[in-house]
Amino acid sequence: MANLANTNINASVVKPNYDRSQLKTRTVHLGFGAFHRAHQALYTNEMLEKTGSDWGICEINLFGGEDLITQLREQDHLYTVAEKGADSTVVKMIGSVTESLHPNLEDQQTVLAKMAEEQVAIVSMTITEKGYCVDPSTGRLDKNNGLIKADLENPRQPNSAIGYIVEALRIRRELNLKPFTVMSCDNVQENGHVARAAVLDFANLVDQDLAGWIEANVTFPCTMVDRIVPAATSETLTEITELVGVADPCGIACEPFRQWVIEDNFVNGRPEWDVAGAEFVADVVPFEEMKLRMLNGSHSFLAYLGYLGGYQHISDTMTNESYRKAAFDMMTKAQAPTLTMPDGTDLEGYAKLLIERFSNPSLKHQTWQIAMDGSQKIPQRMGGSLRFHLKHESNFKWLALGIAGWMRYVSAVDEQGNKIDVRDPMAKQLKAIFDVHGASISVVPELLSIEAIFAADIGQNPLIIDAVCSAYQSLIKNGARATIAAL
Ligand code: NAI
Ligand code: CS2
Repeated sequence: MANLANTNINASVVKPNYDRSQLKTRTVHLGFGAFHRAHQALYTNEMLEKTGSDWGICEINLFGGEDLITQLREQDHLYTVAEKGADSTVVKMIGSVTESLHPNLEDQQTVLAKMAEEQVAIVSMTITEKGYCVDPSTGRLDKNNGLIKADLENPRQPNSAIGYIVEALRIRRELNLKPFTVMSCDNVQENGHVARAAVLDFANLVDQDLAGWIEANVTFPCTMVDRIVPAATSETLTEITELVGVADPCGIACEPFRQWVIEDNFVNGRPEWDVAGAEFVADVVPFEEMKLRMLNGSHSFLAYLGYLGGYQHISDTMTNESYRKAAFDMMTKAQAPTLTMPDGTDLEGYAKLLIERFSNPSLKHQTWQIAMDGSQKIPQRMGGSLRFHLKHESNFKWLALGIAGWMRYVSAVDEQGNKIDVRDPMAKQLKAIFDVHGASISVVPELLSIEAIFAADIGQNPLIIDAVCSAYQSLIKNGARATIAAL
């Protein structure tokens, strides 16, 4: 069948200009999802164009995505990215992927053997917040997580990403090989520190000697990653087929904007991603916090209140002036004051740029998609800011409404009485609470007492309970659109 690798494609597609046969698998990436395709693999592609180095990537999906891996192989690991601005689109063919694996297509041992190959220097990850198997409010390994429990019983045959990393490092140590750097590219606050804590907590439970070796030899740089990459839909793929001239089932569309700030802390070498626009810095944490609170915090706010208000996409919410103003205020009044940034950082300018990015009508970013996994997202997007406002006795009404919006959303019934398909690792626990309380106001303190989501200093604070209760009541009585308009 005609595909990207064996057919002439449209001349407008920007193709890799380097010799792909010279690439070696020096990075193993866990999580060949939408984001990685349009971010890290694309940065690597552009770095290869400029440097002629040999840093290729092996793509691995530990959960799901078998079809994607099979299709990628059929087209010689080439795929396309469509960067969609409000008025024009640029399509790039990505050549940085050298190979791919899946434990369900191969087996666990093949995946581990790849991670333990001598030339592999980095294991990177986009495995979603829940992939770290940590308690979201503490960032420490959740020993009661089903995957972790099974891996602790059988650490040589892991299933979780954390279990794979620890076992691969054990093999490398046994083979006297250098370790690899573990680089998280997920939207997790202090993602490197969380990855490190999860790996060390796990290793300490299986082999303390190994844990000591990891602690002394492995680095876990923090990264701030940014590019809006909605899940591909059949419309996206049809549009990509038209732009490319042949179907690309691995193609993905995203916004033109991209940003990557990386802590320069690699134990076994790294690509020169800076030639492709990434920034290497000594401390990423302030940038991560800025992005998580201002971009992701207002994204979650718009996702819950937008979905409840009947908006399918983020760009649709931006056509409503009161949503637009509420999102800007959330960024500048609720989140920006909580940040400590290097001199010269223009947070108001950043907020304006975010509103412009959210308004891009070419990106069909579903509110439902962003609303997913709220139990993992809310703590890092809103929890720290709430703590700041309590301490400074400042106004946090936007955060209270965001949390009330999440509560109304996870009730699983929308304002018209239709069912909401709630996807969340804690969905069962949330449903059990609504089964007892229904939509009544008593559900608010009950949800705020889930310590995995709301640490006690937040969830038990009377000011927070009051503010979330009154926002929740307004959502029940007046609906999301009127509540936002009255904010
Ligand atoms: P996706 O749904 O397309 O891909 C999810 C990936 O995570 C898949 O490769 C899947 O195999 C893997 N995965 C899921 N659960 C896992 C688990 N328990 N253990 C190991 N792997 C697991 O999602 P997408 O868009 O690629 O996003 C992934 C993550 O990337 C996000 O959660 C976020 O942290 C980060 N990110 C996403 C952005 C976006 O706009 N899509 C932008 C910035 C960061
Ligand atoms: C979004 C992010 O799905 C979500 O939770 O908030 O994926 C967001 O699109 C990215 O972080 C943008 O960089």
